[in-house]
Amino acid sequence: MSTKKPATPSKSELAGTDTLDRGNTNAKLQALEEFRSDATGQALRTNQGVKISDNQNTLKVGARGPSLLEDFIMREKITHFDHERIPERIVHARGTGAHGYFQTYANHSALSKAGFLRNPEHKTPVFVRFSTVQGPRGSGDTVRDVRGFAVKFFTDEGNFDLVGNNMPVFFIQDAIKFPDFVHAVKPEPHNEIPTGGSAHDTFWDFVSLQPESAHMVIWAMSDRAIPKSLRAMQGFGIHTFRLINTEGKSSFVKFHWHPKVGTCSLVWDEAQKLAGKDTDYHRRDLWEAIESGDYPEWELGVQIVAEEDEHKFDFDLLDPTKIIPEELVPITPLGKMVLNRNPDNFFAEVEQVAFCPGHIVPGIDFTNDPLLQGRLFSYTDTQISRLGGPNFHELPINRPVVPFHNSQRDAQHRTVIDKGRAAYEPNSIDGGWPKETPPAAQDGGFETYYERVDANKVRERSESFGDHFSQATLFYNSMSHHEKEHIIAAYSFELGKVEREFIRARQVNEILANIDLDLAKRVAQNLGLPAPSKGTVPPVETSLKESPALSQVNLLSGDIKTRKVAILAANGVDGAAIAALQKALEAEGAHAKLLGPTSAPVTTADGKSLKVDASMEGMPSIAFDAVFIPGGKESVKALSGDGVALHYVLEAYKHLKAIAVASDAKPLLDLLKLEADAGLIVGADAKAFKAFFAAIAQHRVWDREPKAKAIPA
Ligand code: HDE
Repeated sequence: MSTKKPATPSKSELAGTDTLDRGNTNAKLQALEEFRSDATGQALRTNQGVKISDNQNTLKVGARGPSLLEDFIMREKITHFDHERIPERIVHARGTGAHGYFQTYANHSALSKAGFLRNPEHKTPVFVRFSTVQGPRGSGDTVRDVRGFAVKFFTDEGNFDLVGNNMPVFFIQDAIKFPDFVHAVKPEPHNEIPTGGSAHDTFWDFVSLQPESAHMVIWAMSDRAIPKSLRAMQGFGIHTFRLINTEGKSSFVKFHWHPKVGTCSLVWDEAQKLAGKDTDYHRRDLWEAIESGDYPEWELGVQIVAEEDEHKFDFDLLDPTKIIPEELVPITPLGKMVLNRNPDNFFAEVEQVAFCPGHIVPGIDFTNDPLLQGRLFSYTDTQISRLGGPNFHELPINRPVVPFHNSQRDAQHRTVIDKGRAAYEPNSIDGGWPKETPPAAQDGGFETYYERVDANKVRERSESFGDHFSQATLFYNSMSHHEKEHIIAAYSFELGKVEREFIRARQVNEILANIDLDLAKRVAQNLGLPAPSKGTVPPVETSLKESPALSQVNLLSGDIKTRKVAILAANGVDGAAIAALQKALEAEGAHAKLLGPTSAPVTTADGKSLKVDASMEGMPSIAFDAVFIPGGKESVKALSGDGVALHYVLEAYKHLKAIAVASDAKPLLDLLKLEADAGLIVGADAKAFKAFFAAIAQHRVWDREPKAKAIPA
């Protein structure tokens, strides 16, 4: 049988197959819009299009008689309802998403021929889904966990999915270990506890036996695992990818997302309280930011390593448990991503979106990272059971914005009605269509990078993947004092929940002692274990001792844009001070909410009625970045006798937040025995506001932390 390929189509033949106006984002968005359903002004009908006259009553034999099987309206409605749920994602089940666009800063064709990285005028639509990993769909947002950061770029050349996390490394080096890791971190099989966290025996059993997880686990024990908001998280592609330029030249890259509002975290007590008081805290924050026009923005950048420099590092670029420190390879900015539209329907968009690291476009390619290679298979496979068949790419949220034709046919939930008789290729019946597109410098068909691989088939881990601790040490050494303290506290908390003492001891002696002896000793002390005096493996000498780019202290935005301030008021409050702060905050792009003892309006000292946004109980201090207490004798007196208000201020103080108190409200501070510090400012004039805003921009008053610990939670 001949294997000769049919003649490749000419450019003009191919142009005729592309019915969308290339480069016109609106046309593409419109293509997606066709699937949105708006019932305004429409009649209620069955799924077969029959108008319904009564949606209140089942068909019965008499008003008090039995129901009739013939009631196709009731049966259709309930049958559909009975099947409303689909399996949740095995991991990353809890998440939320938003639409937006990506815009390249310049033409990067010297780096990649990908079309979406070439035209700075063009906005490529994106859909992003953020998630936690461990918990089920209904679990809390603020648990200690890794966050998924998955972006689907609807490019002119097909979909590109960058399916990353908010931490730049992973727990394992080889895909074959993933089911083991996930089974270990998921709630324990006998009682399904704990929901949303890793503080339990099976997780620590696995990671203490699996030293390659040491680097990722220290990230998970750091503040990165309790992000302040989804808007304040970095994102990473983790694996090394390839970018292929117009001349076919490949460079290795690591993808980075940097949030414009800076990278910062909750404090642990706050995270735990939020998980109970507002399970949807992160989801709500993202939603509200977009609704209010504070569009979250990230810069996409890459660390670029020339092909010939692949082996110049003291770690392997293919090892997903390693970063390339930014001090060795700085980040080259490529473009920005802005999220500016909330979904219309959570299920149809956030739940049905199906990411896959294997969705790439010409100009991007994989490397042989064994974790990435396994992922390329897993994601499509999981969608088949999660979304009920292989046609999930036809769901509106997953459809590329360019037309797509091939010889794939049928299967469950097929929505396309394929015309033509020839579902095979080559064919002469349908004129040979659809046809291949030859690779080209630009706008060509996909071509895999021409990489030579010449080796025996083996089940082996490369020796170059063997150093499991030096980058965990680098991470720990790069932390500020308070970040180190938080890491020690997190290990102590989590291991303190582990019932089996031999697991606690193994983690301390065989993992932590190899990262940093002081860290191991402090955790051992907190667990009542003997402190190790040395590690179990000889330390590996590396060129870099610290990487300042890893500390969140160096990742703040420097401004207070989109930060939220709670203003506490009762009857008799100084209305002018409230107005002054609100004005000053708006000028900085920050926001205030007025909170009263109840949801009823408060009356100012000069007799005006002020509508409050919520009661203090309704919007606790944990939902804010800072607190302001205006003056007004009566108001201060009322707040001083109100336990909720006093707790509000104490809690904000304990969570190291900026607090400003008008001079005549100072007695309230005295009552709580709180002393002014760099973030606790007395005064309500322009100078005081300046100091207040500077403290908010610092995110927390870290120097206060030792003192705040003595205050009851
Ligand atoms: Fe995933 N991962 N993963 N993962 N992952 C899934 O795909 C898997 C890994 C990540 O918002 C699943 O659609 C394997 C690394 C995100 O929909 C599943 C391995 C990174 C999301 C799956 C990994 C991720 C997933 C579950 C090891 C960071 C959520 C549902 C080889 C770079 C995407 C689904 C969303 C989801 C498999 C490791 C990130 C089961 C086998 C490393 C952000 O296919």
